Amino acid sequence: MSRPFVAILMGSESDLPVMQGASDVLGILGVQCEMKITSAHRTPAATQQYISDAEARGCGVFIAGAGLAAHLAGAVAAHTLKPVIGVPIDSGPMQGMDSLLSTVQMPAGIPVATVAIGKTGARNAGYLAAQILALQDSDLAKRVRSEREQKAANVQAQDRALQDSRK
Ligand code: RP5
Repeated sequence: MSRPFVAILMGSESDLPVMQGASDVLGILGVQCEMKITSAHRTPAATQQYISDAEARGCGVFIAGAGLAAHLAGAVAAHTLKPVIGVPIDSGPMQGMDSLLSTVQMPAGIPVATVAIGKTGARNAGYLAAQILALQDSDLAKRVRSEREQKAANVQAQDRALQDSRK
């Protein structure tokens, strides 16, 4: 059987520069993903259809990013039992606080794992999706661990450079 993939949904093409971060991280970690522009408000029927289709094709985790009255992640969660990660996007005058509250304040029983607003959140959505899939994939777990170790080594190298510059 092929490995599960991650579906990355966004409400508008204007969300793509932020949501690209999730795809980039999954690429680094060797996790297959696909991206889809579909809106909870503008194309609700197509969104529902895409979720069923993605599940049938082996989607293991959904990531959904939207701005303003951001209901996309919640709408996805309403239609699937797969884990859903929500990315609030800072596309309006409230700098994403509107999207954060719209995404995170889900009623009990329909959870959305909500990450930070904007680009950092999108990247963390990628990491979190990979960690979820790594529960059933020991090779992926090794890649996630190795990427963290690399990040730790980078911080230590930065500190060594700082200490050297102050001698
Ligand atoms: C939301 O409205 C989208 O997710 C986007 O963040 C925001 C603005 O969309 P556009 O007007 O740029 O298409 O639904």
